This record gives sequence, C-alpha cells and structure tokens, in this order.
Amino acid sequence: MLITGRTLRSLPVLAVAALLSVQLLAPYATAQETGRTVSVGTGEPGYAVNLFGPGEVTVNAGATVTFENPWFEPHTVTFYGDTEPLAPSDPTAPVPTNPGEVVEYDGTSFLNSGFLFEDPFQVTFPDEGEFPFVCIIHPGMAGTITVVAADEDVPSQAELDAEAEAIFAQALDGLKTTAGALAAQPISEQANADGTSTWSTAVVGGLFGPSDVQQFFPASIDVGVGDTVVWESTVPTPHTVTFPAGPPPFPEDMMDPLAEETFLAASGPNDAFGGSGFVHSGVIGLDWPAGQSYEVTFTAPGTYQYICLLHADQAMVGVVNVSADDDDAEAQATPTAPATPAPGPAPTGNAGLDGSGGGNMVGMLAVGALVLLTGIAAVAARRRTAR
Ligand SMILES: [Cu+2]
Repeated sequence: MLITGRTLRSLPVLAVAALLSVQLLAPYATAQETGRTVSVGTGEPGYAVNLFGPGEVTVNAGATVTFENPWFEPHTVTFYGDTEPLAPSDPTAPVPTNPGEVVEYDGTSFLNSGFLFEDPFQVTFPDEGEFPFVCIIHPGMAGTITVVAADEDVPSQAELDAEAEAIFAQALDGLKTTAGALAAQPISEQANADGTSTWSTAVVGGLFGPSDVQQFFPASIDVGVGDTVVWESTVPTPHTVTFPAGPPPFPEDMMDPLAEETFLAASGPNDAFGGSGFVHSGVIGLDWPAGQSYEVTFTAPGTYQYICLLHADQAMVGVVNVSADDDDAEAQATPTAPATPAPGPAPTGNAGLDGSGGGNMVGMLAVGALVLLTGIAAVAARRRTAR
C-alpha cells in the first residue's frame, strides 16, 4: 500500500520541509569518480514529477549507481531481472529486498529499493549489459542502466544532471499546462428543489504522463449553507478529500495508517460538514474501492480547509468558503465571476501553486496544511501514548 506509518507520522515535518524546499532543495548529489547519481523523480508544491532523471544511464563496469529521491512522493527503484512485474498496489512494493546494503546486481534476481525517501539506494554493476528498472507504483516511470567496459567513455555526472534537468523541466511544463486547463474548467451550480445548490465537479488531481498534479480544482470554492459540493478523481493516483478540522476525537482507526480498511473507506455516505468532526472520502480514484467521487453538504457558515491525506505534504490543500448569505455563492456561477482562480502572472493562467504567480498562496496553503497536520499529529501522539 501507499500508506505507511512513516508517511503519516512525519507529515508535520514534511509540511515544514515543504515550506523550505522551494529554496533549499538540492536535487542532485555529487557523484564518486566512476559512480553516477540518478534523481528518482522531483517536484514542487502541487506537482510530483514521476520520472527518473535521467532514465537512460551508461556507466563503466564496476560503477556504483546511487538513486536519490529529492521530493515527498514515494517511489521504488526496482530491477525485476527474470521475475514477473508487480502491480502498483502489490504489498511487496514498499519492502526493500536488501535494506541498507550496497547491492552487486547480477541482472537476473528481483532487486527492490522499497519506498525510497531520505536514504539513497545504491547498486553496483560488475558486469557489462543492459539492466532495465522501474518504479512499481508509477507505471511508465522506467529506465535502463547500460554497463560498458571499464575503459570506454561514458557521460559525466554533469552531463547526466543536465539531461535530468531538461527531462524534469519538460514534465513540470506539462504538469502546469495540465493544471491550467483543469483550473479553467468551470464548476457549475445546479439548483435543488429545497432551495440549496449542488456544485459540480471539483477536480481531484491530474496527470501528465506518469507525473501528478497534486492539487484540487478550483483551489477555492464559494457556496452557501446547505449546499453540496461534488468532488471527482479520474486518475489512478490515490487521493483523499479530507476535512480534519474541528475538535477531536477523530475516529481512532483513522489515525492508524495500518488500519487500511478504515483509511481506504469513506467516513460515511452523504457526509455533512459544519466545521467539526472528521469527514473523509477514503481513497478515491480510478480502480480504488471507495470509487471516484465524493460529496459533502455544508451545514454551517465558515472557511473550511481540506487536504488530501496522502499528498498534503506536497501542498494538496483546498478551501470551501460557506456563506450564510447565498448571494456570494451565486455570483461565481455568472460568466463574469468564474469560480476558477483568476489568471495571474503565470503563463499557464494557473494562479495556484506554480511558485511564480502564487507565492503567497503556496505559503498560505502550506501554513494551513501545517496547522491541520499538527492537529492530526497531536491526536496520533495522544493515541500512541495511550496504548
Ligand atoms: Cu492526493
């Protein structure tokens, strides 16, 4: 599963790191003489690039390749050798085959980094040949280590880094264009017989190749009391729509990431939220058991932040503004005041999390996420000490 105790417990730390990462993230490490370093994905707040940087790497026989993950999205580096490929949800995916070892790879066995976070994964290639590898959990994220004789010329680390930079820049461009298109989609209002409205469809996440837009669209939704918002995910990436605001107690199992049954499932059908309690979609998306959509009815005025429990550390945070007076909500349905974020200086027209036009928003959302996650961590900590 993609949900690990490590991920959930370290969310507040990661949220702080996310705040700092824009300036401090150093994606590449310096390589040894013959060794080479490959970046396992990268990202920015709101975007996860799920590609190896670079994927095609030629090294000399005897070289050690170091795989490093500079972003918060989990990945694996997996050499299948002669074994069969695994599904992304396979329970083997997060488990390293050789924890803490620098492995000499023979080209035939199953070699898996497990979920790669802070610690690099290192593999030595004694023999010439071609050694394909993948990330199990991101189909399409693949590469090949080509090993040539020790005295042949191979690309330098600087050349590999330049290649990685180009690959990542192209993917981020594509992700931002995708986000711009999603942000431009109107959310429309349907009047219900009882005078309330149903707003659909708020979008959960997006894809560009194997890479993910980790955002909700529109980032901010204005509705009236009694209105319902419908969220939908059409991507295979697991996401949640989670309102963790309000006083504890949250359901105990919800704080135990190993209680997958509870975590994966919605907190209830036809959920209502008025600023307290724990309202949670479960894991939604293509081929996830909780389905692809989720709806919440808002019962009290207020400004409610919600998160994707899996990607809040990548700033996947949204806001629903519920006003007592319905007039504000009506305004966004008119063509002159679209519900989508106003075009900012960003060329994509996405005023979200691209870092050029939405600097303040990134900060605001990250701080919001931090507050929410600190609350979650406090409950989790209390629960652990109560054991
Ligand atoms: Cu998510």
